[in-house]
Amino acid sequence: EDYAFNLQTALFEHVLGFLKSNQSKQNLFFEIVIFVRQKTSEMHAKILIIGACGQIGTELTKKLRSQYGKDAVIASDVRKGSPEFVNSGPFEVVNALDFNQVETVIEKYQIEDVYLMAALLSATAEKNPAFAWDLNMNSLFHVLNLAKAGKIKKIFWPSSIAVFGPTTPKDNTPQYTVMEPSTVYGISKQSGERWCEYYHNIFGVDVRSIRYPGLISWSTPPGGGTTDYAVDIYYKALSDGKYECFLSENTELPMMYMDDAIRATISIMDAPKENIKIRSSYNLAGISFTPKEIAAEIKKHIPDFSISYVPDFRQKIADSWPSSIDDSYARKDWGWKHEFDLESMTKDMLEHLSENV
Ligand code: AKB
Repeated sequence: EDYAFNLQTALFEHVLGFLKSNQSKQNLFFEIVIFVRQKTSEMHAKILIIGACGQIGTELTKKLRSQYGKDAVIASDVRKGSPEFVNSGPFEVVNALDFNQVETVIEKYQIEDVYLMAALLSATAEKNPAFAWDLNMNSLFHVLNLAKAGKIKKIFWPSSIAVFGPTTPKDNTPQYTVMEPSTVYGISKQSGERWCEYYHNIFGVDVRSIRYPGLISWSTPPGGGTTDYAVDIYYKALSDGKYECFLSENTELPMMYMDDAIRATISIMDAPKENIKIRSSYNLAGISFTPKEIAAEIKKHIPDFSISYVPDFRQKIADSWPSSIDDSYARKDWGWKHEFDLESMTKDMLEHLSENV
C-alpha cells in the first residue's frame, strides 16, 4: 500500500507539472506511460524470498511488496502456496537444496537481496535429523557461495534462540555466552552462524542474521516449532474454547509478535553495512511469558476459555532454551526496539483470527 500510494502521489504531481507546461496535451498519455516505466525501473533492488510460504516468509513477502512494489519481490518455495498468495506477485517454484534452481532464479530476475527462510524447525527436525541438517545447512551454503561469486549482494539468514542449550544462562541470556545446543535445529543454527561469520570475514559476503525468539502470527497455522503452542492456543481458544498445551504451565520462553519480527528483519537488512558489527547473529527480544500467562491474557477476552497441560517431547527442548534474552547489541547497533507486549499481541491476534476462523 505504501509503495502504491507514493507512486500515485508522484504521478499526480508529475501530471500537474505537465499540464502547467506549454507541451502539447495530446502527449499526456505517452508522458504518463514513460513516467510510470521510469519510476518502476527505479524500484528497490530485486528481492528473492526462499521459503516464502512459511510462517515468516508469507508476512515478509507482503511487507516487502508494500514497501518496494509487488514486482520488486520474487516469492519462492519448494511447492506452490495458496492461489491467493501465488497470484499476489511474482512466484517461482524453487527447491532451496537445488543450487541450479536457486542460481537460475537469481539470474532470471537480476536478484540483489536474498532472504533465506526455508528450514525445518525444532520439533520437526527432531523427527527427521538428516533432512533437517541437509536443508538447514546446504540451502545456506548455496546462497553464501552465490554471494561469494558476486551473484547476490546481501543475504538475510534466520538464526534462533535454539542456538542456546541447557548450560546457557537462562535469564536475560547475553549475546556472547556458553552455547551447547541439544537439538538438531539448534546445532544447525549454531553451525550456520559460524559459517555466516566465516563467509563475511574471509570472502566479504554481506550476510545478516537474527536469533529469532518464538514467533506468533495469525496469518499461517503453527509450523512444527516448540514455541508454536503460543500460536495454536489462539486458534483453539476461538474454535474450541479450550487448549491442551504440550508444555508445562510455568515454561517461560522468549517470544515476539510477527509484526515486530518483520520490522526487525527489514531493519537489519536496510541498516548501513558499517552498523552491522555482529556477523554471526544478533540476539533479539520481545516478550517472555509462560503458557499460564498467555492463557490468563486470552481469558480476558474469552472468559470461558480453559487450558490443560500435557507435556510431551517438546518440554525437554523448551527446558534447554533461555527464559529471556538480552538484545542490547541489536538496540545499540541498528536501533532495534520491540513494540508489542502480551496484551496488545493477544488483542491483535484474536481480532484477526476472529475474522478468519
Ligand atoms: C521453534 O520453536 O522451533 C522456533 C524457534 C524458537 O526458532 N519457533
